[in-house]
Amino acid sequence: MRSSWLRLILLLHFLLLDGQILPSQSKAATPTPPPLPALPVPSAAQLRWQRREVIMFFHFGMNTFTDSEWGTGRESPAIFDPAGLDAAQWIDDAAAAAGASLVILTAKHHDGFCLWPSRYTDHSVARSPWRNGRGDVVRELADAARDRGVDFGVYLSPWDRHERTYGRDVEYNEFYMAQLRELLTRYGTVSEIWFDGAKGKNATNMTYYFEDWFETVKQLQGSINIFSDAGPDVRWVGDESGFAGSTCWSTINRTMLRIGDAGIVNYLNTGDPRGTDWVPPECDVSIRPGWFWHKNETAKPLSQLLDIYYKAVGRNCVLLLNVPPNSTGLISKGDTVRLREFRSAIETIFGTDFAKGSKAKASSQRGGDGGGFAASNVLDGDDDTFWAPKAEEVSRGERQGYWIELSELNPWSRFNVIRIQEAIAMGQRIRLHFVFVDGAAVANGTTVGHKRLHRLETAACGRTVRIWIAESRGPPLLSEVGLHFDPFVEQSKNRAK
Ligand code: FUL
Repeated sequence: MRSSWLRLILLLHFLLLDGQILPSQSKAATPTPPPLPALPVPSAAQLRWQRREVIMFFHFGMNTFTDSEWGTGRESPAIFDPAGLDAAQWIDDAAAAAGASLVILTAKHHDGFCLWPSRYTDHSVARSPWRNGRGDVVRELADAARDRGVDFGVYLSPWDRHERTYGRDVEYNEFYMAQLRELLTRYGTVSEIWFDGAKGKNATNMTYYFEDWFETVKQLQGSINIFSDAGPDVRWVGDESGFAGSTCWSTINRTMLRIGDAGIVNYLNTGDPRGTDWVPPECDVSIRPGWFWHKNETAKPLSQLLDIYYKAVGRNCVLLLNVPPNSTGLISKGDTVRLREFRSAIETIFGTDFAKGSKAKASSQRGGDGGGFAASNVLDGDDDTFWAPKAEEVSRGERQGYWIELSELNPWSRFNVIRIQEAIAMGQRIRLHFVFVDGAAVANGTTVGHKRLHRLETAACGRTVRIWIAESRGPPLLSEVGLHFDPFVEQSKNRAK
């Protein structure tokens, strides 16, 4: 009896000392580290921006009162009088109604009229009858947005048709930077700034000191994203219809970009898989034909807005939707109704995910079942978790590459939208992919990025959906996969009949 006790104690002692019991328990709990990122990767501010998906532009100013798109700079401030201006209505009935988490205001458009009382010019709201010259549209909107949890951004046109120093390089750059400082120091956090490369063909020659501007902006607003044709944080998508390229890389080579250069629009549209800079594109488009409000224009139909959504958000971009306040200082009823329809359509489509409850398996899983990179991560609704295959995976043959498959789907659930998302915090990787339902190909595409939406002409159903990633920059990392039904596809088909 005594000797068996002794034996047991000795055995335990031996196992503990030899590192067999306690260390092996903790070994099982040690997670597999994530793979290395595929550079370049987004900054924290760029990642936050990307996840906004829909943001809103407000084009408002002198043009609102003159029925024009580009003012001359000779307009009298006396005509600026939006008697019923209510910035809270812009946020509630337009931005929040459309699900936009950031709004950008044209603080100064090409005509040079300032929507805030700038100390450096008298061409501003201070000279207008509105609020007896004591108003500040920038402040009213920034405050209304902040009160409602919406972020704020500004557009300050470099081309200024009013300012007399325009054309004198040093003087105008000093003037412009003084205005920048006002906008970036008086109104709290500014999340995005828009530098527009546009100017008229006959505009006075002028060199903008972009590098000085950019550095000053970053000094004054540490977490801001700077938009221009060439970034540095967000780039123009190369068109004003809201469409990204069907191949759309967030990566690009900034050395190839020049602000205001029409020759680079195709490059901007698609980006560059070999790009050394992370500068994702933003799709700017107006809900109406013009950027500014005109009495005789109306909002685009819902079907067109949805098409834009698929070609912007569904192609790895952020949609910057412009909604112009009218001369009363309110967003017109027709626009607010359309924005609510738009949001509710998005909720109808994406509110139900037929992939939920399915089983996920993949060509391989980094670290095996307990490694933290399981195929099932694509079904957890969390953009930060992802499926990662084993790095060395190369399965030869026809289906070479990586795949992930959802099975045990309800065969009666019809879907016509396939949503695929990459874990872009780790870099954008996928170059070519295919989607199969029960073995039949239904969709294919090149890039994925933050979100790729395949909208099918004909609804599909089946027990399995497989995504085959045929080419990628390193192992692909998928954060989410969803299957949805879009009733508007069929409605627009029926109308076309
Ligand atoms: C363009 C401008 O010329 C338009 O008026 C508008 O502001 C649009 C967003 O950018 O370049």
